[in-house]
Amino acid sequence: MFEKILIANRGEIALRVVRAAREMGIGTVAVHSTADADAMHVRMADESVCIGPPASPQSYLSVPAIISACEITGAEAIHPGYGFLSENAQFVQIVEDHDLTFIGPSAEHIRVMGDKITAKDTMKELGVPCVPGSDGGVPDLAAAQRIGEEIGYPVIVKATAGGGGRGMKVAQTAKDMENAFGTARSEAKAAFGNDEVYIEKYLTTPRHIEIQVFGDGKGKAVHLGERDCSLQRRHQKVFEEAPGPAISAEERARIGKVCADAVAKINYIGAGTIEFLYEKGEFYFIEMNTRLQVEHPVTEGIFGVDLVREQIRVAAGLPMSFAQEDLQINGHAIEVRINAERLPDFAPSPGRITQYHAPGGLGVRMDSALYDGYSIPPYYDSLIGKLIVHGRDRVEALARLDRALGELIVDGVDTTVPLFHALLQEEDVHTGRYNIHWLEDWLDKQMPPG
Ligand code: MV4
Repeated sequence: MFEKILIANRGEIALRVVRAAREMGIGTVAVHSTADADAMHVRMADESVCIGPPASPQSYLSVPAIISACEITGAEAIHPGYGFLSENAQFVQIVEDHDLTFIGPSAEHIRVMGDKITAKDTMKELGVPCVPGSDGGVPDLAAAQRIGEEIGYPVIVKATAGGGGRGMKVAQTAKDMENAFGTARSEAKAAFGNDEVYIEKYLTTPRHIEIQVFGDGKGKAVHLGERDCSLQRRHQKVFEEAPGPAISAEERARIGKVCADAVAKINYIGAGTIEFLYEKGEFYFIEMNTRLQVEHPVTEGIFGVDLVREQIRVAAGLPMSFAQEDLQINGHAIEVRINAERLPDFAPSPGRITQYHAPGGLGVRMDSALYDGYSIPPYYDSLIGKLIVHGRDRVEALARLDRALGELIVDGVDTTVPLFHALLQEEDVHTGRYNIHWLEDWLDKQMPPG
């Protein structure tokens, strides 16, 4: 096992990794920008290294700074958290070239899944059900129109280099294709420097269901069920839960096995998430994320496992500490993302926290790097905490969420907490009857745009 690891991240996820490492008896090195000298992840780690100025490209994304921090401190491995360098294949290659261990998948798996066409080809080949669509990239408008006729409108044009909702255009009818194809291409070129696009049947009212997988890199893999992350705004998740209220035990076992077998076959190592759209009882693969996700705690809650601990174990060459048959779902978990944002427009609200009190009690977990007097810097993501509740069932989890939100105090900045109080008044939230459009439709009704 490693004696010391470096955490190439900040905020709550850096703290999350420090906590797992400490329980394993592993030393921790935090890195931070000058804007984060007083951050909690720096205080909680055993050692810290300042890696640059506030702007991420010169600090949290600076590969030379992070590699140097390992060399200075003698850290043997790097946990990337999520975001920043977590899905950067080139970074992984450089880490390995310096005889350091990347706590995550191989550069090759990151590369394959980062390109949405090779990801889909790979998954299709492995028997994972995909959205019907073009066979790879679509070279020109004539080909796009041919595919549109073939699969039937509506269709969606997506950037091969995209993901997470960037560079997508829907064509409702054949008439829309010229514009959708052209716009998707030029936006892809501008955003990713790659104008390749592909086409899929557009699913109108799906849920976002993602399967958590975990591999040992030696041909063994398990699944840890699904998370329903349909409640999103502008491709930012705000409320996530496990198990999914629309998914039966039989469906979970079936799609879970397909996913676990797929990643076992490619010798995938560590945590991964296979994203699906789910409509009318069918799963359609869209993307795979080769990292630990923000919402991993809901899965930890219902399975009672520590996914970061497992990531570190397999990166060190140890076996996973559980097999598929050890994994049983217990109850229901919900996470809400507390962002420093002002409603109704979700504008960033950085500033000084004058008072902070985290909720507690049975079934309540608050993952946050906040403290009294902390100043939220304006340079980074607005996520300041994740409140995760666990109950014996969904009804209990929702009641506990309401109770815990009532205990939470975050003064000095605006937060998304009022949104969750409002959502808990909604019948559709209590019945679990929602899809990927529900939240934006609801927000429009609360405060009509314009
Ligand atoms: C789709 C889709 C409908 N049909 N693909 C958005 C983010 C990216 N990961 C995939 N996305 C979508 N792909 C087909 N064939 C609708 C979306 C989509 C969406 C997906 C998940 C969660 C929220 C969403 C909001 C709008 C659109």
